[in-house]
Amino acid sequence: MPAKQFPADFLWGGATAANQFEGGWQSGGRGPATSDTAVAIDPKDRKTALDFAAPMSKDKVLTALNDTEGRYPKRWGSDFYHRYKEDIALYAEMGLKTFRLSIAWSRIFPNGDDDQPNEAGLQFYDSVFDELRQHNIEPLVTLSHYETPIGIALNYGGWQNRAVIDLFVKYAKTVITRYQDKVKYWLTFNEINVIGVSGYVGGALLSDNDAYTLQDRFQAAHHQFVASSLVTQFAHELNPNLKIGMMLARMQAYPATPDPLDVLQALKLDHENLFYSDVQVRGKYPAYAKRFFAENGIELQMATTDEAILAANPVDFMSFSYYMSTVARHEPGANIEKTSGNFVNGEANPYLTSSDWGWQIDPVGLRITLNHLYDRYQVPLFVVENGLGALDTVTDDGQIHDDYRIDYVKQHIQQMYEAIQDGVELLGYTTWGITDLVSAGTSEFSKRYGFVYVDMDDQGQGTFDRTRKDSFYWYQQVIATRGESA
Ligand code: P53
Repeated sequence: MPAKQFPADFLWGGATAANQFEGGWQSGGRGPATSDTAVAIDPKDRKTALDFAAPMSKDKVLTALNDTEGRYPKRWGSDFYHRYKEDIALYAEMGLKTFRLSIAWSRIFPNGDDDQPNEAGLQFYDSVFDELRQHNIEPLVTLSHYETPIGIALNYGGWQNRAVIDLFVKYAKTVITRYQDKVKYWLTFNEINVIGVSGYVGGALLSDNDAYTLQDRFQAAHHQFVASSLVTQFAHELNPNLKIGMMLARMQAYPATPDPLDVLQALKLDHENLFYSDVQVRGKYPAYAKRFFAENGIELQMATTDEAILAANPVDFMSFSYYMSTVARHEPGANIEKTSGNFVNGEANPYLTSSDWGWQIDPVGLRITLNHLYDRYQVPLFVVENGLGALDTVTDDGQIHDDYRIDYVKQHIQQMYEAIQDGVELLGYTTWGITDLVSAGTSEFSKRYGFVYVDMDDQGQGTFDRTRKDSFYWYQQVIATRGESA
């Protein structure tokens, strides 16, 4: 038997995002971001994984922004802003080939529409990328990860407003030009499907009546599609070495039974999810979307050149997050068990177990989804988020024995290996929250994903000191053996 090794150039890595990890919200000229207004949600008040994406009015945004009493953990994150050297040294020690991070737009354009970029902000990322390069770690950079300068929400109303395309493109051009020799892989919008359909925090959609219409959501998504294509076009013209990807929160849907109506329901859920990658990878709106728009009274406002821009500038690769799968049933039955944490608050799959947060663990689903996506698109794929959010305990001697996390990641790595044998072109794998960080969904700190522990709690108390967990040494071994030891 040949060794079960991953390709030599496979990009093993870890992922983070500025809004949950970077902190330093008032340092170096950074402007306020939408994520700074995300208040911590108590476990007892938790409803779905998407509470944080509830719409907000201008008043609520301003009240939250000026609130110095409440807990807004995304303002400090894990303080990567002050600890990036130490963090990157730990990544080098683990043997990471790549590190995913995002740029905080409001660190570059503090109000979103400033004439000139903030040089101190640009220098911060220069230092981070230089530090990574020195350790031979390839940066993977998300341009927009669940945050937007607050000025774009307050003064423009968010992404429903077509004017935001130009503001984003200006920001993207600034950073891509500046870092083109330091960063090769770029993602335009994190989980564009979540941003497009629900996100104040994500996409800075502002709503006066605390609600969005489908029209608003899809109009905002359309503007993000166009912005993403314009950025892709710019990057390719600037430097042919640059690779631009789209990023989807992938939800693999299984029919609850072989009833054709359940199978059809699964297909519909798949369309809802893959609508975004269909547009960004294939460069055009799929036919099923046109039917959906017509039946729901959605009329997208498009400029005459939009469709040509999308068609001429599809992405180079597709990246996605993968945490769980979902069950599709055409008629919700009375006695169906629900899983609270599920993205769509859906039905529990009796063949799977769940995390402490109710996310259903499905490693084989990752192989299925990799095959499914590759069959559909035939472009390189990149798993840029996967991992287990869990409560960790520090033992008396200061260690963290997170065998549950090792087990989760191990099983997913084994299924990626199988998918590669199936013929899937897979660029790499970055585990979510490689260093503990603030939860996107609930702003808790105790929902930990890391291989590196951060001394911080849900009350905002802690030193931010870093400690290697058991998973740190395990992942180090996995990378050193090119996956064979997983
Ligand atoms: P948290 C829901 C379902 C799947 C992925 O999420 C999601 C979400 C949003 O909560 O988001 C991604 O921190 C996102 C990351 C986020 C991560 O999943 O709620 O891209 O920013 O932290 C995990 O446990």
